[in-house]
Parts: sequence; C-alpha cells; structure tokens
Amino acid sequence: MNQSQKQYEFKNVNELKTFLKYNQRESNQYEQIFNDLLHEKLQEFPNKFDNSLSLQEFQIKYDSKIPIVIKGLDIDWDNWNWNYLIQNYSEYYFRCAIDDDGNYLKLKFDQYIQYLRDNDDYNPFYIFDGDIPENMLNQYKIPYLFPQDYLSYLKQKRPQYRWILCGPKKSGSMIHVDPYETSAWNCVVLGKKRWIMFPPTIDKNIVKGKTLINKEALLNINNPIDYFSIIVPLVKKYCDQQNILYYDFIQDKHDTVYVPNGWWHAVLNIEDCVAVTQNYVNDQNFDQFWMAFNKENPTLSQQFQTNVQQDNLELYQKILILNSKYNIQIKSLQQDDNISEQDSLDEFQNQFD
Ligand SMILES: O=C(O)CCC(=O)C(=O)O
Ligand SMILES: [Fe+2]
Repeated sequence: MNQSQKQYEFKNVNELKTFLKYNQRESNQYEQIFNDLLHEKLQEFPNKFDNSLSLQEFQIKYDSKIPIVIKGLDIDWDNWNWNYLIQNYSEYYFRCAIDDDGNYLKLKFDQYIQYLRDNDDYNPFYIFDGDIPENMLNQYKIPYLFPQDYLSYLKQKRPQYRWILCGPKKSGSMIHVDPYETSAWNCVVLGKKRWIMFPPTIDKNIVKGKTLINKEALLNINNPIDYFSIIVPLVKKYCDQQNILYYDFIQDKHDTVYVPNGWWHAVLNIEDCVAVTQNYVNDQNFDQFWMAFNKENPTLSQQFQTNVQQDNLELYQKILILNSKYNIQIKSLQQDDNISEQDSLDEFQNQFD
C-alpha cells in the first residue's frame, strides 16, 4: 500500500463486482479448457523430498539454484480444514482484488467462501493478503529449510513478505518473477495447484508469450487458464527446442514448493485451495538481492545497510565488498536520520503489486 492507495471493504461479492464494473466473459468455453488442463499428462517432478532432506544438502544443491518440492512439512496445520477456517475467520475481511488505482479490495470471509463455492467465473477473485491475522500466524512454523531471513533487518520498515492465498479452482497467479531476487516457499494447506517454472536465463518476452503469438491475441490473455492453455505449450516447445530446463507439475495438499530467486512461475489452482507463501533473503541469494534492491529501492537499501551495520557486522562487511565491487554508491544513515517510512514502503510494495 502506498499513501494514495486505499482499502475498501465489501460485505458481499455483488457490491465488489459492481464497484469493479466486473463482467466476466461466458465461462462455458472455459469449463472445457479447464477440464483439458486437468487431464493433461505431466511429467513426474524430479526433485521431490520429504523432511529427511538436510538443511546443508538443500543449501548446497538447491537453494538459489533449483526448484524442489518437499512433502509433508506442514504437519502443524492439520486443523486448517474448510470448516475450521470458516468458523474462525468468517468475520474477517481479506484482500481478494486490486483495482486499477492499486486500491486493495476486501471481502468478508464468509461471503468469500460462498463465492468460492458458487462462482463459475473464468478468472475468479483470489484472496492474496499480506496482512495475515495474528492468530493465523501463530499456527504455522517456517519450514526448517528457511531459517535465515535477512529482510528482518528492516524491522518496522519491513514491507509485507508473507501472504495467505485462498481461491477457488481456476484462480491463480500469472507468470512473474518475485521481486528483488527474493526466493520463496509456498505451502498448500488445502487443495492442489499446477505450477509452471522457467529458469532465470529465459528471455522475458518468450515466457510472456510476446514473441510467440500476435499482439491482439496476447491482450486477451489475462488469466491463468489462458496462460496455461495457450502460452505454456508454446513456451515448452521453445524450451524443448533450445534445451532449456523447465518444470510443469502438480503441488498436492501439504506439499511445499521452493521457488529459487529469479525463476519465472505461474500457478493455476486446480482445486479450491488454501496456501501460505513467504519470500526471503539469505546467504544464498544475498548478492543478487543486494544488486536488485539498490537499483530498485535506494531508500530502503540505505536503511537496510544502516541496520545491518548495527546488527550483523559479518553481513555488513559483505555489503561493503559488494558495494565496492559493483560500484554501488550508498552511505549508511546517521543514527538520527529518519527516512520516511511511507517512502520506503511505497518503493517496495509497488514491486509486489
Ligand atoms: O498463486 C500462487 O500460489 C503463487 C503465489 C506466488 O507466486 C507469489 O506469491 O509470488
Ligand atoms: Fe511468485
């Protein structure tokens, strides 16, 4: 959220749709396309582990390098079934849309659940909320593979970095790379997702379909079903021809997907789905993070460097070496310098939205 952004709360989905002047195309045609996607035969995902994968092996072989799936990590969330969530959160409002001005649009959870069950939209509203209720936060532990969390040095200036995701089948996320070279984990508590992941080296215009179909056709591709059914086969074909490694796979209930920094990904919820995701910076992606962060968000970078200087001398030394190696001009803030909290948040949050 930045200063000009607002939050609007809607008591039911019709109010929200009226506000957005929302009208969905005929969804009948999407039923068939979605069913075809469900029946597509995918290759077995190769990098599957259970919690016998050691932290050391993860860091050496996979972290910041290769996507993996870890099965059965979220045992703490066994009580998160639909009934439990409805009973405990029906009065809460969750962000399930953003309008063209970047305002956050929230719906009461009991109304959202009704919508989730009744809708036949081809691109349904998707709860994607970085403001997780306190009593929900207490109910999950960060998986043991992700102990370091350097963004915590931003302290109270830290922008949102973890999200609750809840959506009906057909909802999902369009192709993107997470901001500032952060890596992420994503754990499905209920339901199933289909993922496509392409490596950082692939041409951006190709993953976005720009060089693969004509401009007018591309304009209509604004939802995960179209991305998966029209663009994904073309990008996969290109990758096969060019020998580029990609992953197209299903994330089952209680699977945690690890997304290395820089990897492109799109997600389609193939069942009604609840997930939690968190972005992080650690030793493995720090160098890339620091370069990207300075370029895109100088104000917050300055704050970050100042806080690290106070709290972690070893990391601070690393920053100084990177600054000199890549000619990054950054001065630590003086003790009493106070950057505007809002400025720093705006710069960061806009990257995520
Ligand atoms: O919809 C999803 O599960 C993907 C979420 C995601 O990619 C993200 O939070 O950056
Ligand atoms: Fe993402």
